[in-house]
Amino acid sequence: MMNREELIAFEDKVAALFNDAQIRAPVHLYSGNEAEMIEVFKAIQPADWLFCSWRSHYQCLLKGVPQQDVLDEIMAGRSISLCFPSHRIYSSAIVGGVLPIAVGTAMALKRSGERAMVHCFMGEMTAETGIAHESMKYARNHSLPIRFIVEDNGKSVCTDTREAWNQPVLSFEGRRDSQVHHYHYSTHYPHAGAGQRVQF
Ligand SMILES: Cc1ncc(C[n+]2csc(CCOP(=O)(O)OP(=O)(O)O)c2C)c(N)n1
Repeated sequence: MMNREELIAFEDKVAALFNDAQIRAPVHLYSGNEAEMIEVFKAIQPADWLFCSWRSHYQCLLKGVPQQDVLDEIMAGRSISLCFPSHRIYSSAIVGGVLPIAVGTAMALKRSGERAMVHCFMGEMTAETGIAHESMKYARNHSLPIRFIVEDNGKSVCTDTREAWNQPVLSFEGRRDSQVHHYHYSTHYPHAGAGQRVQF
């Protein structure tokens, strides 16, 4: 599994390529959550399914997609919705878009008896939406083999999530919950891009 330094170096490389106008499509970078991600991945097996958002470089790398394959997709403009079916990774840039698909996959796993799990990643604003609450309720009540991971950087693009909902403690924050894992991180990258305005 890639370590913290290798993950950071990968995102820094993508940032440099983006700022150099070599990637002609949006990129959403991670930083500051490497230790949390490595911890989360200790429970993830090769047969498990991952569902991600627009921000998914670390998940692809930690699931074992070769670095060059991830970079090739990013260079081809597909960072925003990275999919590697042979690695059981599916992403969508639609807020909440993957959640019902993740729940359906978990239901299929349960029905087939296959011993695999679904791990569904989302930001904290996504976790406050109706579709997230419904997906979690359905998964919980039907005991589906799925875990939701809420990655809280405090922001929805530029909006403060807690201010938006007038809710100092978010819905899944600070709970002991086997089905929903919530963690905080603070990133030094903006929501999208790598800090420089890029013009083609
Ligand atoms: C249906 C839909 N509405 C709006 C957007 C625009 N949008 C992209 S990311 C985002 C914020 C999501 O914030 P959060 O869930 O906290 O994730 P983060 O990017 O911070 O990881 C929004 C509103 C979108 N992609 N899809």
